[in-house]
Amino acid sequence: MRMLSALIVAAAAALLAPPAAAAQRTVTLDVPGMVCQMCPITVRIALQKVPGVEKAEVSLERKEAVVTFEDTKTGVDALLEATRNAGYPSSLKSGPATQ
Ligand SMILES: [Cu+2]
Repeated sequence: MRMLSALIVAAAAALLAPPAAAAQRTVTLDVPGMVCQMCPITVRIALQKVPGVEKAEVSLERKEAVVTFEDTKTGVDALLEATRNAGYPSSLKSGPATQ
């Protein structure tokens, strides 16, 4: 009987696990071209315009952007393109991390 209840617990845990699809991902982008206080604002607005981006935090000091997005709606390439189109070419620093 102990074996059976262990199986039930395992099955319940599997049912409670979130689906693999529609994962939120957070990546950090290197944005070396930012030089003044306006730069991170421009980069942040450009990133937030990308459909699927949930959060964009841009640091002038660290010259990086931390972006959280829905990975079924957008991807790293779209983020890199958005900053490049805004005048700030960027590259992937870390990630993709799932959270
Ligand atoms: Cu600037």
